[in-house]
Amino acid sequence: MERIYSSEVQKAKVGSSVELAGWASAIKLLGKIAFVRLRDREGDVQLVTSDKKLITSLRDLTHESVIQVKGKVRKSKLKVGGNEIELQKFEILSKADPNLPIDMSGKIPTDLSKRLNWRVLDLRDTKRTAIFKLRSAINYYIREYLQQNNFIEMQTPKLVGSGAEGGATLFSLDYYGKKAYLSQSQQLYKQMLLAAGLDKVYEIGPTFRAENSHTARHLAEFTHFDFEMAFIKDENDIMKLIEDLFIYTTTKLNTHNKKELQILKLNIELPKVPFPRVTYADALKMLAKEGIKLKVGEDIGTEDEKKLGELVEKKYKTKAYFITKFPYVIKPFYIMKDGKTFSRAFDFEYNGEELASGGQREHNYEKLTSQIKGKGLKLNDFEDYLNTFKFGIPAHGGFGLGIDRLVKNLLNLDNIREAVLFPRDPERLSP
Ligand code: AMO
Repeated sequence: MERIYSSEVQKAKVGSSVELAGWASAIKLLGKIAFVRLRDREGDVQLVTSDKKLITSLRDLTHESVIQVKGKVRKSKLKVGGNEIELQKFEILSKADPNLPIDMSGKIPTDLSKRLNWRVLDLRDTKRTAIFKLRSAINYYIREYLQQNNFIEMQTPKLVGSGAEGGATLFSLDYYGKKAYLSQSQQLYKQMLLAAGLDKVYEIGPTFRAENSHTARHLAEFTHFDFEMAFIKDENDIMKLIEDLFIYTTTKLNTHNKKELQILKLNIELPKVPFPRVTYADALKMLAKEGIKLKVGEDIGTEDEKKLGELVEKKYKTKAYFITKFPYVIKPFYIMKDGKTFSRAFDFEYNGEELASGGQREHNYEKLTSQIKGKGLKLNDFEDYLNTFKFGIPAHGGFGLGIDRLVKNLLNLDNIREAVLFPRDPERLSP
């Protein structure tokens, strides 16, 4: 007999025999009758027996033990209705220590740090499972969209000889006696692949940043969805693609992942297209009206960014928008300048949080060389990258989007750590 999931019991024929396996989430022995709740990945189901022998064997069962059962589907006599299983056979496959380190019933709340210490137990909660099913679906829809639109998925090195996003957040390591770093982004490689003629590329892979940030939106290791496209007119082509991709992904989620969204009590609103484009200069003006005075060239900090999100939502009735035309001084060397002060860089914002940044790149060899020097970086560190700009490279642009931040904001989670199976931050290297 094939094992079925608990959710399938509700669709199974009353009277049919089925086999299930999972974790014993609740056990109630009432003398002549016993109830066990079996939980698996898809939900849970009630097991019932009044068989003396089976009730005796259930005395050995501890909460969270792994069990395998066979039984008959029958209509539940409880008010909630639905189907339950009348036990015929019951086996403990793996007995759990009765001293569980966290409360698994959900009655006593456990703080996030302790939950992450016991992440494997924590993930058994259906609400957590729902987050990671949705995260898996989000990755799938992004790939589906890009494959359908003729993008090539790349896998670029994670052990690198120089940083792409500034020295402050580099993790260094010993590489056969030489200094190496963990990759901060796929930036240099994705651009090089356009010089190689691959035309439209993307990667969804790990990225490392030695950020000493203790915030709800920063991690030391995150999943970076990096994207780059050649033969663009300007950065607007990239923003248009983000809009399409965002609408595609959220529409697919709302259509195919209703069950998980319901578990999390979520309804993802589709933002209207086009998403507003708010120039950096206008963003500063909007903030100034609220008494937040920033000078051109200053970064919009986390709190101000949140405030800006509220102001934009009030004005344009949307959570999704772009900040465009950033000053070059706060953007990396590879961004194309727009006049003396500004650049062709943008951020994609959702819920008052930056989900992606991107823009058009400087593809002229001489200008790029001067921009690297201008940022105080050593040309030697970028030799291979720079060389690719000597032998023909089209105008191009792209973006980098944090998958973890996307999941956090789409699913309305308080902390980015909730969106990651085993998060890494300055305090956490295990489990
Ligand atoms: P940037 O450094 O802005 O740009 O990163 C792009 C996106 O990655 C996510 N992100 C993070 N997520 C969690 N923890 C962190 N420490 C962290 N740092 C960044 C954010 C951010 O918007 N090469 C450019 C992109 C490009 O121009 O194509 C880059 O890496 O969601």
